[in-house]
Amino acid sequence: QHNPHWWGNRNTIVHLFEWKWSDIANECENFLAPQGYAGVQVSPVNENIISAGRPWWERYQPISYKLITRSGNELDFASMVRRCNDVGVRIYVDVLLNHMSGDFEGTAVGTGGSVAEPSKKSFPAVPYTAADFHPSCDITDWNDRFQVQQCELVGLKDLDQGNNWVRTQLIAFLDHLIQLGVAGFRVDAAKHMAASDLKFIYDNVRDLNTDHGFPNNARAFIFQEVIDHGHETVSREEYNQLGAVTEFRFSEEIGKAFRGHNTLKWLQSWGTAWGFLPSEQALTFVDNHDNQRDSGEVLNYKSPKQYKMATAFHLAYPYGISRVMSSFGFDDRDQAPPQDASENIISPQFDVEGACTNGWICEHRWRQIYNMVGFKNAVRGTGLSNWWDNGDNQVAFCRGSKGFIAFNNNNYDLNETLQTCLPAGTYCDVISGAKLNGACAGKSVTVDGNGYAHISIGANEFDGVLALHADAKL
Ligand code: LM2
Ligand code: CA
Repeated sequence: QHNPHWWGNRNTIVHLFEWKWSDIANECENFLAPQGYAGVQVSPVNENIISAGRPWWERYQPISYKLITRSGNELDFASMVRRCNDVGVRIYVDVLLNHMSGDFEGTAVGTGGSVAEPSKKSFPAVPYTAADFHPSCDITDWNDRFQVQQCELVGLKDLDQGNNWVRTQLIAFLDHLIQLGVAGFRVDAAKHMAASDLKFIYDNVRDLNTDHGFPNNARAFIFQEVIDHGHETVSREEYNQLGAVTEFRFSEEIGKAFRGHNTLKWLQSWGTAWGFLPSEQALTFVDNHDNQRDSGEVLNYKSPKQYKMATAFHLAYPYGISRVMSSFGFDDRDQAPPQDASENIISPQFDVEGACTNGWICEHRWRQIYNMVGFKNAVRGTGLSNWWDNGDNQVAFCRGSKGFIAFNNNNYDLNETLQTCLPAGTYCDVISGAKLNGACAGKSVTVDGNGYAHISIGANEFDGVLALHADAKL
């Protein structure tokens, strides 16, 4: 279940974190399909407990499998999936199979009105009773398999996926989503479930819905959240045969490199030589909704120049199943998504240039990022060649005869005549501008009959990248 079922030449997923279904449907039609995005990872779709202040993480505390959250109800969801599939954009759902909610003072109420008594492990809206959960215990030793898989992750009531009733509920939930046309799932906290139990569940979900354009016998794409920094007792190797796995080492290493804590020339061997999973098993990202909130090497939207460079490298280098993060702005970890006085999530608004304005960051609408999604589509199927570096933090490479990219992360200018591998002509740099009605709004680069061109990226330029591709020829 490694095939993402992308449409056409598209190959990048965007995580529209906390977006409403109706807004995602509009975004598929107005922006994602025209810009060549392949799919959307959506926030959890099933009912969650309501937590005071509405932190984003309340959605990781399920109370039932009814499709009703602050993002919308089942009708909204079904309509979104239909509209996105109609324009060739796939939907992947973040699914919580490991647990239900954590303890709650008194009776918990869900976003769909369901009630539960989490401390008694009573979730009548499913229904689940205490018999459906592992006995309570805390995870104190992250190298103890029993604790990691059968105790409670941050106190969340831990479902027993070996139990028949639980399996039946989980499979029915996934089947329901497939019936509505989704292409696959992000499996939350996969490491906290036995791989054998997950295999049983994945094996027993139905084929994708042919009414939504999927071929016969197509299996759901699965990408599993397994945080494995190496030397873990429960490792990514237990899960990568079942589906793709989130490659956290990619996120940490790319952040480190573009923060200037590793030299870019070393990126020549980027990929499995760095200890990453095989490309087709690795779900890759610069940051995700969790690690963008942690301090450390991981980059996020708050360091825009470095973030855009890392994202350009992510999308230009032929490695991994790429996911772009699209955030809302936050000052503290628990902050709620943009919402009104009645705690309804508000829709993103856009300025004349298409950037989001009202609390949503929308990295996926940054020109430097969506144009690299276009780059990745344009060079699809080509290999990497003609790596060049200055022995330090200036690097460049070609993608077949379809694309060329250069980076300058030194504090002095890059000024070089480099092989671009492109046919002779004038190309528009898609980072500093874009080709619009036959004209180039940014830097124009002239490639000679031997593929050479003069490339310049000043140390103080707004962006430290220059990218050319076949579809941006003037
Ligand atoms: C994940 N991947 O495996 C998600 O990516 C991550 O965002 C989830 O944690 C986690 N697993 C569980 O689904 C988030 C958040 C936690 C939050 C939980 C549950 O990072 O902080 O925990 O969701 O909402 C919160 C409180 C925590 C409390 C817990 C239970 O922060 O202090 O623990 O709820 O009440 C007593
Ligand atoms: Ca578990």
